Amino acid sequence: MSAQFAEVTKHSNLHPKPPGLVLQYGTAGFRTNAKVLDHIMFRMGLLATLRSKKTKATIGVMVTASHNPEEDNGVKLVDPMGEMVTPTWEGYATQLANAEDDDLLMALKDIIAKEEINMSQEAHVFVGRDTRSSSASLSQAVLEGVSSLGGLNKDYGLVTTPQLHYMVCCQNTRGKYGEATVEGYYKKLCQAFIKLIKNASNCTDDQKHLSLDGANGIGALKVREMESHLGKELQISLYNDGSNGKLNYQCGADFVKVQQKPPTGLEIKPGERCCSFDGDADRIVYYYSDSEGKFHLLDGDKIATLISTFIKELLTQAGLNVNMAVVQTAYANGSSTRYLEETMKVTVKCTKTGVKHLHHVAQEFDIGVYFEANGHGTVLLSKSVEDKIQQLIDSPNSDDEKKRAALLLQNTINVVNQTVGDAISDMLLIEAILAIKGMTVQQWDAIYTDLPNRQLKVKVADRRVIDTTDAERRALSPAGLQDAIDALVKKYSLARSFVRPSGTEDVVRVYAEADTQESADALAHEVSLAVYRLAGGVGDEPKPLH
Ligand code: NG1
Ligand code: ZN
Repeated sequence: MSAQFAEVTKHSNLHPKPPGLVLQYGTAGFRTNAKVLDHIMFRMGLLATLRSKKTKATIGVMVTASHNPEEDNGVKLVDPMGEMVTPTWEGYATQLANAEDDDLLMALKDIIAKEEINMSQEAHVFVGRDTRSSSASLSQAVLEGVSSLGGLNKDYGLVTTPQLHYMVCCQNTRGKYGEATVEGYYKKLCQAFIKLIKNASNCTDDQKHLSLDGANGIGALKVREMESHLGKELQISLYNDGSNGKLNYQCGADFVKVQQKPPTGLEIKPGERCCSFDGDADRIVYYYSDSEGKFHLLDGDKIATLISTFIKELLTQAGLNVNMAVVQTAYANGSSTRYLEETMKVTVKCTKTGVKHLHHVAQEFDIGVYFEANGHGTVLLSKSVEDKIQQLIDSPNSDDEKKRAALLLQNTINVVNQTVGDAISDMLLIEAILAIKGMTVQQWDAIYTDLPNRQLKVKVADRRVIDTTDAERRALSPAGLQDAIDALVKKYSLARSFVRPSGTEDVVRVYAEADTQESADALAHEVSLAVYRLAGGVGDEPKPLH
């Protein structure tokens, strides 16, 4: 034991912590400028090893800062079934990250004691990274952390975030979920996609074509790798493939969603279906421009609607009565919630921002379709639903319609990465649904009309002064802020607005929607001013958008 700790100290000296630096394990792990993350990476290697010993399972560590700029980086831990690490361990991550060098062993021993970890237990850690220039050396620091505590590593190198989650789940289910290799991932998803697409009659080459903005990130590389598994069933024109553009710079899902405009570097032809991944390929949004050149965005809410409608229709055809819900956050467009509840008659749940919250609520249902408006989401299906579907397929009594629906449901399950939102998997599912339903992107867009909306950021001295409740839809502090928001919202029709501290950036986020874009923009600006004045704004006062 003491020899093990001597190793940790020896290696830790090579990854010193800048004295006084304090970082939090936020919505998606640690995320900040790559220059100050080396010690964090080493320590997350240590923590993943402890987590593996504790759970007696393989743990994942992903080095990425997703949609953040190239200069940033980040790290998050993946629990045994491919889900985000539990909140108690997020707390340990923060403790370990912030211990000064001399206190590191004490912090480590404290976790070992609290969790009663058997240090002679074997540990296995899977490590992956995105394409950032800092990721190679930072993931090396993770690997060193793991081996200095005697853990065994598998370095997957360049993978998308969802691919790493998938590998961890495959490993811990001993192959039941699939083979824990990137090749196995492509095979499982693409075979299911090809089986689905066979149900699309008369699909023209035009309909098989998709323009994809890879955000100059890992998603682009991985789509290239996957293409040969797709045959001619999906023809992807890849833009922003990382060959010369900068990661996430004026491109990618976050840029397109927040700016509500097409990425640079992608040639957008009227009526043509386009999509964008984010920097680690766990988000996707779709869009097109109409004949008048107007840009139309199909975000996570539209995706959730398309997928849940498709699944609901199949369940009806299969005669299966299961309990299904769509899980959203406060950022979901009000029109989507109304359409899902009133027209589709599905249960809609609202949770706090951050996929781990959505994932947990979705797990409470037989089928949970969860999506953040920004395009991060997936579908979770319970074992009992999978069994019922299998029974229908096997039963000699099922009629042809039931069997067809059951087979479609089964292939839908296989194309989905249930461990976490996955841009590649979501893209394949969406493409299959559109083809099977013979639906154009315009028809999909017309299912409901989004309320115009606007997202803004406000810089404040300390964003923790904002405390929220009701799935972040209302502010409890600072005093007077919620009253101010309520009064502003009243001035506009069909309006809604809320503010919350970001978990990944040092800003307060403001969201507003209303009947017109002008009103949404004006409301977002007025609410930003209220935040600036009541929550300790710094720098210049927010300026109107127009
Ligand atoms: P923060 O920075 O906490 O708003 C953002 C996204 C989340 C989630 C995380 C993790 C918005 C408004 N927020 O979180 O939904 O995706 O990043 O990547 O899109
Ligand atoms: Zn991401």
